[in-house]
Amino acid sequence: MKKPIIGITLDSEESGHYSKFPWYAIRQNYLHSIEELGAIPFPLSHSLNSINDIASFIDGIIITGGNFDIKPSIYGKKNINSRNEKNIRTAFEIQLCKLGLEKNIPILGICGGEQLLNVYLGGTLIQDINSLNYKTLDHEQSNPRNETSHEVFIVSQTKLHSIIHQSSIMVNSAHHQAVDKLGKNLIINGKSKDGIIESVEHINHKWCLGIQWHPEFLITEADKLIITDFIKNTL
Ligand SMILES: [Mn+2]
Repeated sequence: MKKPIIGITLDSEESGHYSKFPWYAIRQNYLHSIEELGAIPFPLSHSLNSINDIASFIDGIIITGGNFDIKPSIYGKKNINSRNEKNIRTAFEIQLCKLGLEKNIPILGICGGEQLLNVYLGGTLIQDINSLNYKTLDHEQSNPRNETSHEVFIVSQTKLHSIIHQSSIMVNSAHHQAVDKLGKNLIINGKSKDGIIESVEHINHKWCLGIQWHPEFLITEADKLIITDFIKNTL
C-alpha cells in the first residue's frame, strides 16, 4: 500500500552554527514520529515557486513551530513583547495553509503552526503569556521537553475528543504565545486550567487540528493517537 506523503515545514536561520550561509532545520522527531506511524515526511523549503506543484501531490500538511513569532501586524496588532520574526517562513506557511484548506488536505498545526492556522483564519494571538495580568502556568517548561508539564482539558464532542477518548491529558509546553481570538470556523477543543487555549479544530475541513503542545515527542498515548489519526485521514 502506498504510504502518504506529509509535507512538513522547516525552520530557517540566516547564519551561524551549521553554516555561515542561510540554512533550514528541523528537530528530528518531527520526521521520525511521522515515519514511525506509517507516513513519509517531505520537508518543504520556503520558496513560493513550486508550492502549487507540491500541494498537488502531498497527502497531508504539518506546520511546525520554531523559535520565532508571527509578525503582530499580520493579525492587526502592535508588537507587545512579541519576539523575533521569520517573515519569509511565515509568508510560505500562510500560502501553504491557504492551499491546504482550499484543497481539503489534512492539516496538523503544531505549536507555532497552530498559531499560524489561527492567524490565517483571521484570529489573533496572546503575544506573551507571561505579560498577562494574572498568574498562569509555566508554559515554557523548565523540565526537558520529552516530559509532560501541565494538564489539558479536552472538550467533549470535538474531533480531538473522538480521537483520544479522554477528558484530560498531560502535555509538554514550549510556548510563550497562544491563540487569543479564534479564527473563522475554528472551535476550541482543549484548554489548560489557567484558561490558555491549547488546541483548536476546524469545523468544516476534512481534518484540520491545531495543537499547542508537541505531539511529535510521542510522550503519551494521546500524542500517538493524534498523529496516527492525522496520517490515517490523509489516505
Ligand atoms: Mn501550554
